[in-house]
Amino acid sequence: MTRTTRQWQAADAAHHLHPFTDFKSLAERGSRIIVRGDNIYLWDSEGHRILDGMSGLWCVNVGYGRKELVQAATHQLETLPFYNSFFQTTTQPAIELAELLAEVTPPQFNHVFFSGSGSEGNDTVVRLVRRYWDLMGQPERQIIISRHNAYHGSTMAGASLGGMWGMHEQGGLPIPGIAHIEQPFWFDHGQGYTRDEFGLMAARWLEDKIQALGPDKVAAFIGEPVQGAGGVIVPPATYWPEVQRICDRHGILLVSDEVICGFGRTGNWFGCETFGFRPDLMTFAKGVTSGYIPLGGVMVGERIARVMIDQGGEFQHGYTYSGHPVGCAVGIANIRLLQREGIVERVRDELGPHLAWHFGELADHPLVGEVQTCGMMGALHLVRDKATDERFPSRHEVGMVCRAHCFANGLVMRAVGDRMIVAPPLVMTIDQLDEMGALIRRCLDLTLGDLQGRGWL
Ligand code: PXG
Repeated sequence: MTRTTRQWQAADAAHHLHPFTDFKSLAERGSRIIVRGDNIYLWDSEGHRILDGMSGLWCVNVGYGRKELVQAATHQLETLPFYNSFFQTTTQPAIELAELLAEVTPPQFNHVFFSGSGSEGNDTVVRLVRRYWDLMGQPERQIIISRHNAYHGSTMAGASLGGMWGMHEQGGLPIPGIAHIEQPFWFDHGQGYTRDEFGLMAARWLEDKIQALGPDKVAAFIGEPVQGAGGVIVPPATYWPEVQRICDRHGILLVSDEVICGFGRTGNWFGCETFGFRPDLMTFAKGVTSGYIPLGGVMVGERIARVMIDQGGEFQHGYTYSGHPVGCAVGIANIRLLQREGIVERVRDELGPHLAWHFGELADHPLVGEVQTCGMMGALHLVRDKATDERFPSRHEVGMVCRAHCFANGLVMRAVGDRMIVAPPLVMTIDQLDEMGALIRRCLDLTLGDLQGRGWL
């Protein structure tokens, strides 16, 4: 390395606008520069080793430094770095990945439309859903219902589908024809009910919304099986089956955004399998290549594919990088790796239950009000008073205090408000999970002492 950390930070501040960042305050503080990754660990430019409890950004599921993925990319770059899938051409990796995706996804999926990211995938969802209803002779079915605190990306359509009000405020969103209902977040909205009762209640908010809008105006419902960016909100077991029944009753399309949940994160190949529902469309990205290279797409179920193929004519939509051969080559290698090493089954049978055990132990910590896990993702909700679940005032930014202790102690853990979340690589050993559990407890203890010192408890 030819530059010091300070020099890298100065160049970064001078020229680089980071996503979801207050540019001025970051420039004052300086970015952390990550220089290397191996297995589940990262190293920064100061030489600190950090356990990556977030798999990069919910994506490096097979860990860093997997030679198979590097070789697949290198081979494809040397053979054919790019060709498009427009104008009646395509490439071998795009065909082979499409075939493989049809194999690993639920049986209703035999076709894929590729994009470059999850956000683009959800733009494609909006186009597909509306095109489908046009072709069905019901063009008045325009509205897509989503949920508060959902995350579906950052493009105009993705951010509109998402339920992050801060994003809507910047740029006049949502676009027309998007509606939102409350999220199935028991800890905030369901206390006083059992989780199962609350799951049914939350699903029936969808029924209420459909009735309010008019069932013949509603095109689709979209949701993440488990809300990721919203704070690892795991819905009650009763929620998704009831959502499925409601969509079926009104003929409404069901869309599962699997950008985070897909490819093993929840202990099955896809989150819809873990929660027992049968989507018509499924958005994916991130874990399809374990984040080694950008790739996304939408699985298109038979119900929609048949209409689009048999009666659709030209679908006027697509991206330069739809089916990018290098992305697809890495996707193939990544899925083969997941299959060969039985990674999804290991999450279901071994790693997920062990993470759940660790989080169960952490539930007795004085700062922890609620604990939730699903497969290899988990959340700890920090509260001021454990007995009453009283929250901290938001101005204290307790999550950020905890996150700073995590970083200082060599652990990446994300804070969503006062909810601390992890989504570690799916290839951890039990020892590494124990190491992470011990680190989390230490950081919670340090946070507790810190908050006492500030007089916030
Ligand atoms: N859908 C879901 C469910 C996501 O989690 C996207 C769509 C958009 O994917 P792209 O590839 O366009 O980013 C995502 C992305 C966070 C965080 O803070 C989460 C995401 C992205 C950035 C930050 O947890 N998820």
